[in-house]
Amino acid sequence: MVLTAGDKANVRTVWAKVGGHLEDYGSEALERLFTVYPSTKTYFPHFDLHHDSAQIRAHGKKVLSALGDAVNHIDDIPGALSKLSDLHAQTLRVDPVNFKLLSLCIVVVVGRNNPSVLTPEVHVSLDKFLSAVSTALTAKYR
Ligand code: HNI
Repeated sequence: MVLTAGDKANVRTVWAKVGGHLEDYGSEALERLFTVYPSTKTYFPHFDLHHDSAQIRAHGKKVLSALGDAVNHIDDIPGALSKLSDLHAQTLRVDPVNFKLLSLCIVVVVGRNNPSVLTPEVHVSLDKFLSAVSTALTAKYR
């Protein structure tokens, strides 16, 4: 997945809108994930999954903060996410299909909250970025 210079610029534009809402957007994405794709809840048996739970809010913030790290190191996403890659592959063992599902929810949340930002061109770039992140986080499975 090659991100062009245009893709990188688009992702930075998106992130300028997301950076101030990490907890809100992250928890909304997780709530959508658990509601729309309930099998994803099996990875969080230890979480309170009710609406607006403190655990979902805290976790949503962590996930989007990690995405922010990837934006800040967009030329070396695998390097930026190396520790998280170990965690997801070796400890959490999250099936890779779930990364696609979370990515879809993140796109929805970004677009719902910033309708004018998510032009089709920016949507493509955000999708490519999230694919690159997902690839980095699942690379160590094999
Ligand atoms: Ni993920 C923990 C980032 C996808 C299940 N995950 C984390 C942490 C970060 C993170 C950050 C906290 C690490 C720490 O505490 O050191 N996860 C990300 C990112 C993505 C992602 C950036 C993709 C965009 N994780 C997923 C997916 C699932 C998932 C798709 C499963 C459906 N993650 C987990 C679980 C934990 C976790 C489970 C441990 C949670 C806890 O606190 O016990």
